[in-house]
Amino acid sequence: SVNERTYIMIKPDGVQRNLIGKIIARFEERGFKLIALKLVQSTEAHLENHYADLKGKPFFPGLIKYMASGPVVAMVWQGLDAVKTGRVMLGTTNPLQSPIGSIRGDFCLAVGRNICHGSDSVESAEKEIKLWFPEGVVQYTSAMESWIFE
Ligand code: DAT
Ligand code: MG
Repeated sequence: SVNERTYIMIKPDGVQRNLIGKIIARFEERGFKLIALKLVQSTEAHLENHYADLKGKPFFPGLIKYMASGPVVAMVWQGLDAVKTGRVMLGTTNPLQSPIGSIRGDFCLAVGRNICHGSDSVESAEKEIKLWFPEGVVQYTSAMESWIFE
């Protein structure tokens, strides 16, 4: 839908590599609306909740350590088919298979350092938005709206 929301997070490697501005620019330029944003040092417990579906995978402990190793940028972006489109903009989980032009395909190489997270379904987006923004998101009118949507 036109007001769909997705949770996008720049991981610690994306922050350390100074890619925050470039990643945000891609969502802005595509026409998505930013409705929540913060820089946070997360805890392992919080990240285990975020990645609960992956508990038991061999890479899970390393994933949690990496994600807690520095601050992340937590964001909510809203717009037409935001979840699916966000995933296309991210590329595949393994950056080596990600198309050139996608965030992972342009900026990284290793699956364990793939710089950015995006929700994989509307249901997980809702869960992740509640988890990272219990205080809620921001409502405002974007001056661009009538130039981006009919
Ligand atoms: P995605 O981030 O594309 O949604 P996922 O939800 O399956 O992928 O996994 C979450 C993260 O876990 C992923 O971004 C990187 C890490 N990961 C996934 N599969 C991995 C693997 N085989 N080896 C190492 N890390 C992996
Ligand atoms: Mg995932």
